[in-house]
Amino acid sequence: MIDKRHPRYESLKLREKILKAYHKGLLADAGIIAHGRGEAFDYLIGEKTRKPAIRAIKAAAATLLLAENPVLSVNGNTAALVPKEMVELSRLLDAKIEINLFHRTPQRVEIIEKTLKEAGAMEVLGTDREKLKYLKDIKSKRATASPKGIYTADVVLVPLEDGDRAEILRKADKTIITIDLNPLSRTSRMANISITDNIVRAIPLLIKYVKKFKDYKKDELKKILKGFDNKKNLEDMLSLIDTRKGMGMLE
Ligand code: PTJ
Repeated sequence: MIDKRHPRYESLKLREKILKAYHKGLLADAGIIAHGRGEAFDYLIGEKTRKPAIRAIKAAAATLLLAENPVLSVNGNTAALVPKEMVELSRLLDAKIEINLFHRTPQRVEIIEKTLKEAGAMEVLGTDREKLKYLKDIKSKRATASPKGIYTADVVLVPLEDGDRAEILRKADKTIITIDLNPLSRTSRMANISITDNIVRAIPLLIKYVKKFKDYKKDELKKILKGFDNKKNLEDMLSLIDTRKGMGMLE
């Protein structure tokens, strides 16, 4: 039992969740390491959703609402931390949920599908029962793409990715939204919209803005997007970390 007064209470609760998911077989071994990297960046941004992240979340909400075939890609860490929230988001957007794993095994696909269904998902794409397609130029098991999902999607949300898929999906003319605490990662740099925030804070906020913008006209949604510049937004995030360091807040 973690004491609620512990200064790192939220962070320790997340560790507990990650370890539980690991013991259930949902998480890849590397998922624990990836979580640790995320923790380090979360520490640097002060474990709060910062202004650039809010701007990216608004742009992401508008983009997803404008999409014809939006897909939410789910890996082990995402399923471990925010399964119910991903299902709620998919319902609000009428978006598909697709399992896509870097360390893909039939067992993990099965456990993640079960977790998402228990969280309320009616349909989960990307399982081994489907006749999956494979994105060329991706050498890892992450190449899988459901014909109804990522393969034909116009907008794909790819949280906590490991690199080259964002680039290849962009080359295939898809709009890519990522959630990644590391503003320097290749995925953050390659995506059209990068939300530099912890997924446990970002997805509930994304849900909030999707609800807020749901009845906006297309023109209004496009206006939200027009003012968004991903490169500048990532620079703002790095400046924020630098300022916190300058103010002695990281000591
Ligand atoms: O489930 P699989 O098999 O698809 O594997 C998933 C992992 C995450 C292991 C795989 O994609 C991987 O190795 O990813 P990387 O290269 O470690 O990148 C993950 C990124 O997510 C890193 O930049 C982390 O900083 C970031 N990250 C980790 N935890 C969080 C996070 N970003 C937002 N919220 C988090 N909670």
